[in-house]
Amino acid sequence: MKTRLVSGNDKPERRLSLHELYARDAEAADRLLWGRTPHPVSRRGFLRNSGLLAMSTALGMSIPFARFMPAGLIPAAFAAENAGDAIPGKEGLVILNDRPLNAETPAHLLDDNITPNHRMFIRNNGVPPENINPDSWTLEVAGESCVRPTTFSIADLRSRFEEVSLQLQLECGGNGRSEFVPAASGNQWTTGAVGCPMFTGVRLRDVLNYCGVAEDAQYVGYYGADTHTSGNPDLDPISRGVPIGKAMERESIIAWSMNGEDIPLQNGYPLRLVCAGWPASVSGKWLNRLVVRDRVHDGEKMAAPSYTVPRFPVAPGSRVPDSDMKIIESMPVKSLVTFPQSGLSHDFRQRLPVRGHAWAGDDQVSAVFISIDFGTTWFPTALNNAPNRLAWQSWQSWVQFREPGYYEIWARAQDTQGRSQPMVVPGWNPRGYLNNACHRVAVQAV
Ligand SMILES: Nc1nc2c(c(=O)[nH]1)N[C@H]1C(S)=C(S)[C@@H](COP(=O)(O)O)O[C@H]1N2
Ligand SMILES: [Mo]
Repeated sequence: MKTRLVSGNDKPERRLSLHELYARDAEAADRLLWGRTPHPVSRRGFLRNSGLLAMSTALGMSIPFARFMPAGLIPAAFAAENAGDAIPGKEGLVILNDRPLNAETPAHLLDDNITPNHRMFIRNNGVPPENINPDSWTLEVAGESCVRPTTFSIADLRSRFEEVSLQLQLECGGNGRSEFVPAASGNQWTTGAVGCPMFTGVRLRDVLNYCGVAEDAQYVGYYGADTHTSGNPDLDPISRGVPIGKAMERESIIAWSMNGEDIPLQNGYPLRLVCAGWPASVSGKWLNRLVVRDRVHDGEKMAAPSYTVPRFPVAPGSRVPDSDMKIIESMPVKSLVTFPQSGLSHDFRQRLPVRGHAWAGDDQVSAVFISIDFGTTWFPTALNNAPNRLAWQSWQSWVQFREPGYYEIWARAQDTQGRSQPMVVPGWNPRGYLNNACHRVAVQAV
């Protein structure tokens, strides 16, 4: 959120983000910004004439469904439209950090059913390797629960095991972090740390079975060729993994190609692990070593607070002891509106197509709904099946506005177990993981 406001009570140098301002006291923020006061009976916020005028002026248009706007709602039109330097081969991505490199994809650039290489987000914990020669690259499979430790070249993998191509959805566990209040440290991802390219490689389980998995195997951990940002060669930037059950799934693969091309350098060239539906941190890039463990893997960023959430709900801002944190496994149900782009100006007499994708970790999405009246009325969309398990599902619909003005399109997905995306930011947690709140885009009907 780049929009920054100075609150009346603060010293001039202390600037609050919109999210912080609203989190402190939503009603005060509404009054400060729009002169809006909550309705004494319905407790829904409503805009008095002066407040409606203020918000409408800020937006540059009227708000036909203003009566349904929840108190404390920050209009989607004010969400930051970050622009910045371009990463070669990744034009249009928004850089959140340049050391290590982290960049997200604006929602409207994720409109393709299969995410193209140049639109796949980048999340690096360390410094990628340089001068890679794929012909001499090796993958070592070892660990205390590996029966026959073996080292493979990429050519070995290609010749010994069946090749599979699958469309697989990767989402960073911290996607959506920017909406948590108080702010959680880490990359302030908005919605763009997700993508669903087509990967080609071999099944992890075929490779593991070839090397022999001992009875006591519990976890498979990865190591990559990237280096720690400190330059210390003894430190790993990240070394995570998955329980043996997840590793043995048909869709867990060791990939050398993304969309029929080499994997882009920043996404793990020349070899990466892909275990979709879990935080993408389990999908090791620049993969050169796998370890079959007789315990939960203890590599870098396996332990709390990394990639863990409290076992029970905690108050925002709480300190949670590591022993009360559990490792994140399957990611929650979520969706994106990839058309229209937020901020579109549209002739209100024409129907407006609306579309996007939805995913649900290890589970499937059963329905996606959209609303144009701030979540008062929801319409089902046409939802497609996934091309294969652990790929996202595309959905499409259309909306018809009755009059000109400011609208928001909200999308809400539900999984086959009846779990829905929340309309508000879900359970605060110390590191800001798993925000699957509904995506909202602003439309100006003219
Ligand atoms: N070796 C290595 N693997 C890694 C990482 C890393 O920094 N180094 N980042 C992880 C994290 S946190 C995420 S979200 C995904 C990001 O994959 P991408 O950059 O291809 O989108 O890779 C994971 N695998
Ligand atoms: Mo991540």
